[in-house]
Amino acid sequence: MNKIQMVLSLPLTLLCAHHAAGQEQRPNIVYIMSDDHSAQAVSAYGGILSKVMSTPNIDRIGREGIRMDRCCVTNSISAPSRGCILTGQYSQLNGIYTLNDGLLPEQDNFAKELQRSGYQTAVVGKWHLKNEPAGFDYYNVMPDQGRYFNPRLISAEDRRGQTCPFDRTKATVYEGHSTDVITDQVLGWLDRRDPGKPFMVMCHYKAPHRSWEYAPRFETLYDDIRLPEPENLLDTYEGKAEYARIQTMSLENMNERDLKCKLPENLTRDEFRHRAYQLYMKQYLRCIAGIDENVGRILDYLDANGLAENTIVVYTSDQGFFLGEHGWFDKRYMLEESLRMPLLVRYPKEIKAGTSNGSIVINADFAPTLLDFAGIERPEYMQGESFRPILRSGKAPGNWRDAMYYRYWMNGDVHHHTVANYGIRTERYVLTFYYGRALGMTGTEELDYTPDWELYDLKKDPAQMHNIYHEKGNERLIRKLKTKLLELKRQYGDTDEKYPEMQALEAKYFW
Ligand SMILES: [Ca+2]
Repeated sequence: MNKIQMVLSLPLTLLCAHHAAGQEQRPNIVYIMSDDHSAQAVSAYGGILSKVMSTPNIDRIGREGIRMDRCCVTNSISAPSRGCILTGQYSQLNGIYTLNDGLLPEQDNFAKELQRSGYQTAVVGKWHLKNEPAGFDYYNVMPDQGRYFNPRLISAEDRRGQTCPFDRTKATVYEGHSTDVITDQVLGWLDRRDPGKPFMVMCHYKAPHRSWEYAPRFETLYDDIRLPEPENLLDTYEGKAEYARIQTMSLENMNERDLKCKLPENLTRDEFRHRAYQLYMKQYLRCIAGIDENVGRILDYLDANGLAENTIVVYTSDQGFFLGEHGWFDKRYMLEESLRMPLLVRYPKEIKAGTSNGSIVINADFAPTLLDFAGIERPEYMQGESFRPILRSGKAPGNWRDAMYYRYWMNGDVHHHTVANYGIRTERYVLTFYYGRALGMTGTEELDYTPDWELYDLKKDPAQMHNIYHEKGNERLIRKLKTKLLELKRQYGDTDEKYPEMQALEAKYFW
């Protein structure tokens, strides 16, 4: 009997067992994502706050794996980033432009791809994409923004028979702080899973989103400390485009709910900023302490169950966040603190411990990258690229992107009065067109706003205090960046063909 005949004569059950064993070798994926956790508050990134705070468990992922230093979000706001991560597509393709949009169950996403190829999949915590999660064997998610304490989570079982996507009256209330509850649910699912199949679980924390409510055990953390302030806390927006003067996401716009105390009175703008910064950041960092502790619980679980070696662990946030830089909180703009996502990845089988890399990767790359690790080819519909080769070697392939395209579509939102903008970021420069028009969007208002540009040299001016767009001598650089910007815009299918108004604006303000 030759080899082929031997294989052909093996009983079917044996062949299936072999197939299952082969599947076990495919990596598991634990994807942990917080809401608004900026890289400046991850001590592995070494920002000013790392002098007084640390995130030892989150840092451990990077220490035993890789820290990515230029991971950029394509649209710095919750639902659009979450949609982009799941579909591997920009907003103009997946239709999730603003907080008013959601992911339709019939849309393709990477969890569906994993499921089809034999993975068990789960998502727990914040979802924020309006409709029922599809592509997941198990979900237990917040019906909307969710609550910090005694959160409601809704599962397929809770929802049975309900056609309304997320009827919160059908949700189950879990006692405790949301960060602890979400981790409990993730670990519970891991205990119940079928150990014969590889798994992918998305653990989505609500923290540290505004209103920054932490678990009582962190009440006195940082009480006796004066937190270091960013150098541009008192930015007066000289030279910046008009958006910087009309926004209402500055520390002086914070309310009593934000600061958890009566608003300090009779203070100048700058005095208020100093005061509000300390109050705001201490709450924020207490939320981070809770996340870090829970990331530790997940890593311990993987160790205790012999899963650490064959599991990819990702830690990230749905976007960056301003921690007092330019005097701001929140995100939305294409400035560094909002644009950059923390990204740490551990996978001992392929990623060398303690590496870091500054290649430009984007959230649209997450799906193709994770699929690549699972042995699944990038589906046609995805726009991102797999950066598995970068994670493996710590180096970008020669043809890797040297610039990323960004677009934030919301305009004139009532809370922050931020304006729509798009632009390009290269390793050294960021060029942004703050056009400020609500295009076909609902729930936003038109602002009386004059479009303008900003250009920053991140090498000379990492704090982004000197807009060099209008300075003489930069004309050639600007022309080159604009050409590339339009090229990327086209490449990603962002044609604005439905918005003739936009074409007229570009004609007027572009060249
Ligand atoms: Ca967010």
